Amino acid sequence: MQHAESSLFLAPGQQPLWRMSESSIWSLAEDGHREDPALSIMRTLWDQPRWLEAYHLYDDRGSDLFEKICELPEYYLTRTENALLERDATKIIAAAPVQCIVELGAGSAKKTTHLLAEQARQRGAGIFAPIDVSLPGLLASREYVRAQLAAIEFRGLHARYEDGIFGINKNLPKLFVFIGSTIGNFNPASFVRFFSLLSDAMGPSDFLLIGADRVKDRRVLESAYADSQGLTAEFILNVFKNINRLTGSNFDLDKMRYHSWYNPEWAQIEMYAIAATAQEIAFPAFGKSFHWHKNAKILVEISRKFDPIRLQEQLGFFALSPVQHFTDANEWFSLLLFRKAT
Ligand code: AVJ
Repeated sequence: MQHAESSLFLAPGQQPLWRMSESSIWSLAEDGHREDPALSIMRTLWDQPRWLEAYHLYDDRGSDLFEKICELPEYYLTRTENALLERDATKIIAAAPVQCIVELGAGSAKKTTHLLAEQARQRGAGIFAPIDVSLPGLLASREYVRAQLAAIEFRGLHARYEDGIFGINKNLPKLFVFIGSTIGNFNPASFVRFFSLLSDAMGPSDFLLIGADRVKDRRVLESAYADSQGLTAEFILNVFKNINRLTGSNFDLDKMRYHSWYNPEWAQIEMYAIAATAQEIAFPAFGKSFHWHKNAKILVEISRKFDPIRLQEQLGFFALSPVQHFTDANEWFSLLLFRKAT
């Protein structure tokens, strides 16, 4: 039974690659398909400027801190997007006649429940397939769906979304949900790679919903990433505890500080760790070290801000056609619905 269900859900050629590691949660059968996080860290820390892939921020502690950031008065993003989803879920689901809702980088998927409830109401059935590298979020959303949304079948993928996207059967009509301003984390190269890959994975009946934070007054933007409680600083610097764990390095949080600013030319918030004193950072597992000069910066995360019309036009070059655009009264945040152009 379980096997028959999964064979309709997973893409035919992909089935040998995945195994059910938890009830209704699949992961890659071989770790060999996954990138080594320690190597990813070395590759970008030796770049100029030194920088880090955003996914290293989301260890258990980081995911926890991010959940707290979402509640901050200065961090308008989560509550603005949630209000849009609540207000417009009916229209979004009506415009996207699908059987499966795939959420990329879902976390605990709280905001997505508005879409799932509408799917249940309008169609009486559906599959929810969240893809996430963090297991606790998948478990939480599985419990929620089982308890509250009887009409929805849960099929989690414990994977990076690049891997998860290709795991799912292309013939199943799907709505890909990429919300939470996660799109803001992409640098130009990863933006192009991600949307080429996603568009290739999309079938002719598939839709895509993107939640993007918008360009606005820089004071509003900057205070969202420099909160008075210091939670954002804690979240950003926590990545170095994770890096110490993954590589055996000796980053010392007492010898660095957090700094962020809005770069208007690149339309992005840049979040840095800055060396408070000169220090030697060693990576014993790799037999390497570097000198971290006083006041030298490591770019830990970027958060890009968008002009929604420009984004719609750009995604047209990835065979994605705009369907609908939803925004709030302040025009601070946009939900953009696309379909695969045929
Ligand atoms: C999870 C990428 C949407 O960019 O707003 C929040 C991450 N970093 N505060 C964002 C974040 C610091 C967040 N995203």
